[in-house]
Amino acid sequence: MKKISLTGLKPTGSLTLGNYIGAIKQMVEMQDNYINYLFVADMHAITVPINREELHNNIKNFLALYLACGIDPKKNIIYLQSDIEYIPCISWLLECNTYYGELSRMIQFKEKSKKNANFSVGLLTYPVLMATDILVVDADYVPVGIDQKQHVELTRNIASRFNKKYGETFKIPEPLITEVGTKIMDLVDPSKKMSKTEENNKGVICLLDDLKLVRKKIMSATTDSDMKVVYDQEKKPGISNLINIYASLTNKNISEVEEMFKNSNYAQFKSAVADVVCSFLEKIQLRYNELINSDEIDKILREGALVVRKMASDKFDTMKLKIGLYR
Ligand code: LTN
Repeated sequence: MKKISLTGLKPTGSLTLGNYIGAIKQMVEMQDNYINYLFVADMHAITVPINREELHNNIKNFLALYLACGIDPKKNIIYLQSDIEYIPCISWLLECNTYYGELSRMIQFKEKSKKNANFSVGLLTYPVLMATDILVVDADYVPVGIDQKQHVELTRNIASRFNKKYGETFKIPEPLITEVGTKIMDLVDPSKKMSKTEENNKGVICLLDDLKLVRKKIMSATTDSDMKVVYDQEKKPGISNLINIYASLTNKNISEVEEMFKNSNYAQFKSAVADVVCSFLEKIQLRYNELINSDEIDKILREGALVVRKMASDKFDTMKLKIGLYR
């Protein structure tokens, strides 16, 4: 019996080459191993102010890009969170079984609420909405970055508490820490991660960037004065990052790449990296354009919503019955 895995995408910023190499590539490779649920967490995107156009466009953009990168709609149940009207209902029932203290201790909440004194209550209760996402589909595994691990642990606590209080209702999920993909760094400042919400985007390659611009960004990536294409994370973070990019997109290992470029200067190496990145992006963008101009995404989301709405509605009914919310 295949286990159930759930992935949530928050539709903010623009998807980058770092997102592909660090996460999407693995998802594509793993899609036969699980029953996969994949959803756009649009209701999570509004905990902090977000522009309406950005939010709306990103919902479709993100999905089209995931599909263009190789996510197969036959192997994933794909849906939009806000299409499932029972999710906020369930979330309320769970909120009433979650302590204020638990939520105020969440690291992400503490960090984000520090940045703006006027934060919304949604920023505080958001981990309960995330718990709902997970518990509704009976996920066994939740692949997340290390920053989301605490939220999955909270989900486990909320679920066990509910089970204890009202009887067996939820499956207890496990976080699957996905630091297996190579972490791609910013091209200008290779000490920080390539971020999809970075303002100065000279160091960031977005999957939908114009290819000429991509080449320019790679050719002007920060390197060092040593002149050798050798991997050294500490002393040569810029070159090591470019080696990682090249290795990931060509499925080679680090030493093979070093060997290939042992007689090349930085300009030649960068040019080869740009070739590989541009030919990869060209393929993705071609498929993206087909998808975005068709009604395929709408169809996929409609079908996904039918499946998950039924699961959520059943879960909501079960919970109401156990809690005593019925005539
Ligand atoms: N919180 C996640 C997005 C997210 C999610 C989820 C991930 C919302 N609900 C459920 C996994 C399972 C984020 O900020 N990336």
